[in-house]
Amino acid sequence: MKKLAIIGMPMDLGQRRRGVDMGPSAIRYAGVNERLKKLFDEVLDYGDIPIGRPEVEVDPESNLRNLHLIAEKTELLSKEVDKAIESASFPLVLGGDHSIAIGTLAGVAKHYENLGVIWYDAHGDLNTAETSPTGNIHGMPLAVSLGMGHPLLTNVGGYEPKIKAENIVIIGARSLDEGERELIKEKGIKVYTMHEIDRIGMTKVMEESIAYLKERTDGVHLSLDLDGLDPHDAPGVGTPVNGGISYRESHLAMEMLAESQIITSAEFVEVNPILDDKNKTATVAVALMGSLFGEKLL
Ligand code: EXY
Ligand code: MN
Ligand code: MN
Ligand code: MN
Repeated sequence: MKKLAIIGMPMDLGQRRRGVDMGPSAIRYAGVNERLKKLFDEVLDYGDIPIGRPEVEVDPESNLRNLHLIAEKTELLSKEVDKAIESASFPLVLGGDHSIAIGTLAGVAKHYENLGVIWYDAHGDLNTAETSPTGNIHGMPLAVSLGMGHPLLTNVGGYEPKIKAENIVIIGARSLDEGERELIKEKGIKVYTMHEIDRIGMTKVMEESIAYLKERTDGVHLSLDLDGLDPHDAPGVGTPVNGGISYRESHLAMEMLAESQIITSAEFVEVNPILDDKNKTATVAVALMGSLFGEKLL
């Protein structure tokens, strides 16, 4: 019995642009429930984690924006994700900015010995308060999940770390800060930048990534940031970077992941309908989910 749990996380606290809190609605308007009902025996929409409209806060010591609020809200998300897994459902989280991954991974990782992560993103999201150029926590969730960063964040879910560096594959990177580059080298994190994707092709990138994760993990979380795609294909994102992964390369990646059956949880983040063009980016997200969950072209 294949069960899907859809969880909305309408949070924009990890960055400064308005609109990404409406990402879950935009994805629902793009027909995520109807489309995935055809691919699962049961689709349960858990609704949205209550975020409200809290005042922006900047933590005086760390200079982190909305530190306490993000810790509180991602804690709520981690509990819902945990509940979904406990009820033998596949958790699909709709963002919201990428800081939500702090909560998703906290809810997922405790169920695995060696959780793998595919971080599909133009960015590394590997900053800490010390290395971040902006203080925006949506640029930190992967570092936080490795146990690096403010304790209020690394300890969401009541345990840390969530993941190990050798179980991560970043795909699509093309905007890495100095501190992130150093961390990647120091930890030996596997990264396929746009250079590798252009050079060896998405087929080989996915073949290598799937083989790499199969041999060392007992579950794999897909954290798909829509800004990993080229802004022409996914314009409605808060931090677009030119020269991204194409729409078709992304479908191929999802189709190969479906075939591999290694993905055990997923989140689609950074959809910002205000910056979008007629809900195109949410529609792309839903189409990619279709491929991820087994839709066939023929
Ligand atoms: N690296 C920059 C920062 O840390 O502020 C930009 C991060 C963008 C994060 C988006 C979610 O991927
Ligand atoms: Mn549990
Ligand atoms: Mn990201
Ligand atoms: Mn990104």
